[in-house]
Formats: sequence, structure tokens, C-alpha cells
Amino acid sequence: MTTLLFKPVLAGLLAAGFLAAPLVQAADIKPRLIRFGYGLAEDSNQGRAVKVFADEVTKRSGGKLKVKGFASATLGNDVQMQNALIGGAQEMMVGSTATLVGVEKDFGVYDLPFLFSNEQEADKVLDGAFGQSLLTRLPAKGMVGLAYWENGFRNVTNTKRPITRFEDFQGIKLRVMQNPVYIEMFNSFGANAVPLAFAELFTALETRAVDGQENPVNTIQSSKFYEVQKYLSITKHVYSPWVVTVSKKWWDGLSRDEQKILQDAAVVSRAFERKDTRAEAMRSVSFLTQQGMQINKVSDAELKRMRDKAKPAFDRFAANGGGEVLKALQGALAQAR
Ligand code: TK8
Repeated sequence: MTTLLFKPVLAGLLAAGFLAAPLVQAADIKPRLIRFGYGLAEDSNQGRAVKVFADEVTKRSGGKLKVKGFASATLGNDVQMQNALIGGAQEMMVGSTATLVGVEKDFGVYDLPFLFSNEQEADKVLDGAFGQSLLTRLPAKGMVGLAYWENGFRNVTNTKRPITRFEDFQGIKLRVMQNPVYIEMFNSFGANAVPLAFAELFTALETRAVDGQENPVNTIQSSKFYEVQKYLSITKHVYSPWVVTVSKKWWDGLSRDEQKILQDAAVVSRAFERKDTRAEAMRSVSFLTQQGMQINKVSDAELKRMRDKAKPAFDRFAANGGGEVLKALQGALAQAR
């Protein structure tokens, strides 16, 4: 009789995962809902990685911590979300390091053009002492940085003409991120740089409020910029990191166990995200060609001319108090090579 009753109950418990998670039960984990905002579409490298992060957190917390992703800037654009994290109104986000300059201006060092020559170098510098020490600046500003994800090497699209040399930027209204290094860099090429939140970019391109923008090929695909942009010029002018951040106010209320789950899940999802992003980038160029974009690769000689032309951006960055962080990054890059 007992066994007859016990068996279905046991099976039910097992199916519900109750017996499978004794370790999780011993840990100090409370039921919590984590709102995780991001700017790109759900069907993007960013959205796919947020999903992996969410699943990983569920698994590691025995379902007590629930991550709800909010795609397409529905919780606000990058700058607004940063403020919400600092104020404690939102738990997590992933966004560009470039917009973090409003919080900690040394993050602008990543935006200086033609620093990283490939993804492996970026991984080493970001995951190594340099990148991690920059993250330790954040808690004093109200945020906690868990891991860098890859946004990727940025390229230029526009409706006017292919960019083959910096002179082709002349007169092009180019949307840039809200960051002084970008504004200065593209103005030095002769473009008219317009800082704008990513959330407003598609409409700005569609209505021709701006002529162009710059982003990795993955984003040009997932945000459907090919519908409103004709030319894609491969410049790889900046390697752009994303960073997964948490509200410091909220983080301080978590147990050690809970913090560790989020930290570990961020690192697991980082490995997935980079692999996924790189695989997608390999396919994106042919996808974008099929969509009718005209694509050109800018020659190394012309990229070098752009780099020289952007020199004032480096000088200004150093003069504005960024000299030390720039030197440290250059040192880390030399080591990574
Ligand atoms: C998404 C942004 C985007 C960035 C930009 O919210 O703004 O151009 O490249 O990825 O963070």
C-alpha cells in the first residue's frame, strides 16, 4: 500500500525537480524576479545570450531566481537603463561600454579607433587584468559589472555612397553613440556626427533624419538596417564591447550564493555569446548582400589614413584625463599580442 502510493508521489517530485536540487536548497537563495533589459531585438545575438543567461540562472538557483528579458529597449535606451540600475529601479542590463562614459569616463578608452586587431586580442584584454580593473570602477558609481560580451567590430552603412576613404564621409549625417570619442572621430573624417540613442536609430534612418550609422554586421542584420541603408563599408574602426551590469543597490541585498549564481551565469553566457556572435558575423555579409546591400572592404592603406586622421581623438582623450587608462590599455594590448 505504502509503496503503491509512494511511487507516483516520488515520480511527481522528481519530475518537478524537487529531489534533483538538494544543493540548491541548502544555499541561501530567495525567490526573486530579475528584470534584464537590452537594446537589440529578441532575435539577435544579444537576445539569444540573455536567454542563455536566464536559463543558466534558473538552473543554478533551482528556479528561485527568475530572469525576465526585456528586448528592444522596452525598459529604456542604454543611458536610461544605466540610470535605472543606479537608482535601483531595474536589476540588470547589457549595453555598450560606449554609453557608460556618462557613468565612468575612462570606459571611453575602448572607443578610440583601430586599437584591437582581432577578437582574440579583445578577449584577452577584456577578461584580463585591464578589463577587469576597469569594471571595478563601477560599484562606486552604483553599478556592478559582471562580464564583457561581444558587440563586435563596427562598420559603416549609409544611403549616399560607399566609403572607400575618409574623404567619402564628407557631408554624411552619421548617427553615433552618445559618446564624445565617436563624435570627434567622425567629425575629424568630415562627417556630421549626430549622437542618438540606438532605440531611435531605425526611425531616424527610415525618415532620413540621418544618412548613416555604424555598428557590427550582426546588428545591421538583426535590426534590419538593410531595409533602409544601401551601402555597407567594412572599416572595423572600433571593437565594441558590451557589458553585463547589475544595480549595485539591488546587488548589495543579495546573498553570497545569489551573487555567485549571477556572476557564474554571466561568464557561461559570455562564452556562448562570443561563439554565437562570431559564427553569425561570418554569415551576415552574404545575408546582407542577398538583401541588396552594396558592400565594400576598405583597404588597409586607407584605414591607416583614417587612423592618422583620428589622432586628435587620442590626444583629446589623453588631455581630458584619459592618459593613464590609455597607456594601461596599450600596455595590455602589447602583452596580448
Ligand atoms: C544597443 C546598443 C548597440 C550599440 C549602439 O542598445 O548603440 O550602436 O552598438 O549595441 O548598445
